[in-house]
Amino acid sequence: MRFTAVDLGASSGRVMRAEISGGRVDLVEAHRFPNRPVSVAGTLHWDVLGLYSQMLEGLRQAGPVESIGIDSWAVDYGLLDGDGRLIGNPVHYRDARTSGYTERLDADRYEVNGLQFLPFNTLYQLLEERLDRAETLLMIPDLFAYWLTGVRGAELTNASTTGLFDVARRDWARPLIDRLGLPARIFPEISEPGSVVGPVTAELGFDTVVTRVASHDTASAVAAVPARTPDFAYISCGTWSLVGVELDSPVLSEESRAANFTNEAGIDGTIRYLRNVMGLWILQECLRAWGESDLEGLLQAAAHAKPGQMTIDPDDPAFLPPGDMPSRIAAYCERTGQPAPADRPQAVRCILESLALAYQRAISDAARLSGREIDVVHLVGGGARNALLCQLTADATGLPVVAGPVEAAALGNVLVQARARGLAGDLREFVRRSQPLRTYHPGGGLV
Ligand code: ADP
Ligand code: LRH
Repeated sequence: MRFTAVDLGASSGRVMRAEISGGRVDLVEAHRFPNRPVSVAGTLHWDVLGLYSQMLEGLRQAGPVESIGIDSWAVDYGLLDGDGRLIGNPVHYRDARTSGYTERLDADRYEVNGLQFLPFNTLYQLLEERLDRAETLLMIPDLFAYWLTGVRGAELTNASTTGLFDVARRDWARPLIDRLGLPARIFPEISEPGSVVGPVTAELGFDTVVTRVASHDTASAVAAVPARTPDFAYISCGTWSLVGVELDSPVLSEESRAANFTNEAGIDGTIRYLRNVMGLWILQECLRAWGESDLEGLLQAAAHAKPGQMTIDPDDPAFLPPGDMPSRIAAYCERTGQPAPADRPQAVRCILESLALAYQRAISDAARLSGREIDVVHLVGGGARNALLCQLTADATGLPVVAGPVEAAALGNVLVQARARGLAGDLREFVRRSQPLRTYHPGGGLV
């Protein structure tokens, strides 16, 4: 069976072709393209049309497949008018329009949506919109699925990141939507991952269908975590680091709200109980500011830099918007009475050590608040290529860290499509059989 996964990450988009046979899933990258936000008249936008045309190019290169699935980042959306036309260009969640939302969610809201406070959650973005002409809200992957098929709808896992979703009932939180004064008409019916959206419109020239996968990239990535038992924590480690555990039901306690833990819907009735850690974004932005493209060389130098010199809180709001990250790190260090990093390797080491500490905090909080015992950490996504980060994480958590797969979201995407076409068995077993994994032990050191 052959499938295509479109996986749009905040750092790059990729179209992956997968072959599933003999109990294995083999992925080939058909096309990869940068995902660069565009600032227009003071507002930061996604280049959705550019992404769409790159996606079509990738689908052509991937060749004939049984089905296509699309996943991407959460929380952002496009608004359509009554004729199905996009009203304006979708805004990027890192735009400053929601930076004024600094309050924690009301307790009664958390009881319903189970969502951690993030200033860019869809609900805050919508409060900044004029919605009079809007007839339909489509989350980004649902928007692309609509452009491919002409069919509008909402997919469960991404809907659960809006803050307007009832996590216990797994449907839109209609009373909350009404209470916030948002128009109920714009929220389309929610479908489960695995349902067919429809055939790709004939004029596009692809003789295939689009299947709704776990369209939130983190949901797809967690579906492909190669865990053997339930006692695992995961770090979905790309631009963001999503750190937590997988549960059967949400944790909606006041303590959980205060610890800023989120309950996002996953496949098969699961809950991703996690905290957003700012992630490799800080490193990406440093590279951009430095004009540096040799990440691997820099990581090697950072591995030899003196440990434990300075620590930042990666979740400090100063690190959220795009910009001059090296200066912001220096300013943070000054503010907290620490020396600023003296050079690039030291700055990189500081970022990675700080991330590892934030992972340790999130994992121990997730275990405590959910009552889960954790005996292994699975680190998936592009960060699995970063041996120093993996080793620092094993050291900080005192747990073995199993790194890989790198393309977890694409794997989760295609496995859900394959299951919708009759593939039987434990999806995670397919990943374990097919993907190279590396284990880092606490105190193990880097070879
Ligand atoms: P996203 O899906 O958010 O775009 P990815 O999962 O693709 O993110 O991960 C991107 C991150 O992976 C980069 O920010 C970078 O830090 C890391 N990465 C990519 N390639 C390498 C590499 N060769 N060595 C170390 N880290 C890497
Ligand atoms: C990761 C991710 C994450 C969201 C953020 C907006 O790509 O989807 O799960 O919180 O982007």
